[in-house]
Amino acid sequence: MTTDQVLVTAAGFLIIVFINWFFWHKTVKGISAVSSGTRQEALIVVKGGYTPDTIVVEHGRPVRLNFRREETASCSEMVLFPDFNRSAKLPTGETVAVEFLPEKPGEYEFACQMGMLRGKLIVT
Ligand SMILES: [Cu+2]
Repeated sequence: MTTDQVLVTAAGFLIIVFINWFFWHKTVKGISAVSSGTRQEALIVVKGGYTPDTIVVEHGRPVRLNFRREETASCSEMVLFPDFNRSAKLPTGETVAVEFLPEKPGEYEFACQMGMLRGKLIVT
């Protein structure tokens, strides 16, 4: 290989590494819940999915997730948190709060009643 070929190969490799890193971080990070007093809060828009679909909270502090459903598709009319024994009906256009206390760090899923829409709660 000539020096040029080596450089081009190395540059291509670095770009791939960067792209993987970028998207990996983007998907893993999610958004952090905002503290309000002792509580951690986040707003999640429900429309063809959960936006954001990954929420990062700290363990040992109460969490309030405010779901706002902006569609009428029956698929998303409920949200379930099986690990926390919580579920809520989400009437279109209303903001519904789901509250619980995450005691242990880990990753917990939430989903619609059919499991088609999915989101993740990361407890640190
Ligand atoms: Cu569904």
